[in-house]
Amino acid sequence: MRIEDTDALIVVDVQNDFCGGGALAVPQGETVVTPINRAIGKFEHIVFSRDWHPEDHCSFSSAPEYRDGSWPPHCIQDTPGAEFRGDLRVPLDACFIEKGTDAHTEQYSAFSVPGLVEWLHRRGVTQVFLAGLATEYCVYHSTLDAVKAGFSVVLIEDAVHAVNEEAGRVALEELRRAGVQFVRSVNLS
Ligand code: VGL
Ligand code: ZN
Repeated sequence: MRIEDTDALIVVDVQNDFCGGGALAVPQGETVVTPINRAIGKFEHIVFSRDWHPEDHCSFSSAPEYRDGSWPPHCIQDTPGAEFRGDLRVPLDACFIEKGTDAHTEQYSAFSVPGLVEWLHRRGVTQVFLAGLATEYCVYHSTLDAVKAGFSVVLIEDAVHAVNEEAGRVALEELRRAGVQFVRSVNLS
């Protein structure tokens, strides 16, 4: 698949807390970095989202198990856990989005932050490629919102990882039914 200048890459939440050793580690989450770095060099337009919570965010719970909508404290603003994974290649001229910044609001989707659609339109983007963490939460919601916003949407299948493998499979199947295409990072040129 050939990348054109009407294509954009959206990298979702590749942050320390979602990788090995992090507060809300996605099993093998850090394995998305190599395929994402491979893709990054090919795109003219790149967006990075970050989960960026205040200390008292509504999704935080002290319960040890992960349940939908209830998580151990993670990605707290200006802490090491909220930083991008160190080996991720982050171009300085990319677009950066912080989400989940309001204590009372959950924002799984990068498109829930005002202005992203307009930023992409201004640059003539018609197709977006998605990658990052986690498949069945922030990647799923960002990808579905990209479809709803009218973009042609492609998910880089080796550049995403799920918290729960089965839930990840279900999410990808739903996205496929919504019209999302799938590609492997090695097949981008
Ligand atoms: C995410 C759970 C809580 C994600 C963010 O980035 O997928 N998941 N906050
Ligand atoms: Zn979060």
